[in-house]
Amino acid sequence: MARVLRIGGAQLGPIQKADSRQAVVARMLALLDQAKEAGCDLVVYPELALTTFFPRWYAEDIAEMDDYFEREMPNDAVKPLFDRAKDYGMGFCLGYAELVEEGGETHRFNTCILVDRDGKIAGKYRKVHLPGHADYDTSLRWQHLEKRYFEPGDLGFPVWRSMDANLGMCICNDRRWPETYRVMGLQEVEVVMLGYNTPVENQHTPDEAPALRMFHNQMSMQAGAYQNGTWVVGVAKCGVEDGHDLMAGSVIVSPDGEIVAEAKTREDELIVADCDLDKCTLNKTTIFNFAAHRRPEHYRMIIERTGSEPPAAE
Ligand code: CDT
Repeated sequence: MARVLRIGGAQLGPIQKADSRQAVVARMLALLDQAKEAGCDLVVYPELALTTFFPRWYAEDIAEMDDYFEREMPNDAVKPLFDRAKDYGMGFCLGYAELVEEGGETHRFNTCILVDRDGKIAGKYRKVHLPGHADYDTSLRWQHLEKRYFEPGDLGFPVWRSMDANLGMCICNDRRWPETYRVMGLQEVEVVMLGYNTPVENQHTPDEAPALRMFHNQMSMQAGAYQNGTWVVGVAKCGVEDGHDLMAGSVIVSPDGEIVAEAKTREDELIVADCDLDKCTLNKTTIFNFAAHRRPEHYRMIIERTGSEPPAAE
């Protein structure tokens, strides 16, 4: 019998600084209702889905940004989402800024969780590849201070057996790194869920066309899907957020690397695809049969070296 998960990608339009979590959750519930109507088993929401993308602003004292963080999950604002998804028997993946106090220390992560059909948190992932910078950069027209407000994730790239599938998560910039998918591929991941907040403009090369930016976005996910024989669900927060334009283009990518569903708008929008998990088998057992074809003895440099170095001079 085919193993099919009907997955919804719940793209969100912009969330302004002034928007309350309750207002955002109301929008997320509306998308959840659409997903129920469409018969979805699982819904994926974007990165930092509950607030504006606050790392675009600088605060001398990082604690000034703590209002953007969640200290418990679910909290009062998010509980309606947990409750309704459980009523519907649907799982979901949610990105948010996480603040934890441990051993008298405060830690902040860019996090997403997998909530199963019973409303239980089945998995947690903390963003590993944090883009941007830690200090105010006067050369930039806007800041990207993820390295200031978040620590790199400390949980690796786990894959969970949940909802009768092998499910993995990553967040935004992680999608551009082949290592992200390969570590999950080695755990036989069948669906990689991710959300993103990506500026339409690359301020380091303003000549880069938005179409090229979108190509890089989708190519990364398509390559990750194909090379690891997995579905990839990539969901944007998009549109003009507090004056900053974020790309849309949410997609569901098959294990062949083909886009099977794609958002048409730059607003709240649900995309849906039937993800046949058995479609992962062909790549996993033939061209990307890791056990048969990988040569890890030649890959040592990948874990021993971080930055690139040229070959020694003759
Ligand atoms: N949120 C996030 O990771 N965005 C990055 C763009 C960073 S530009 C400094 C991305 O890879 O889409």
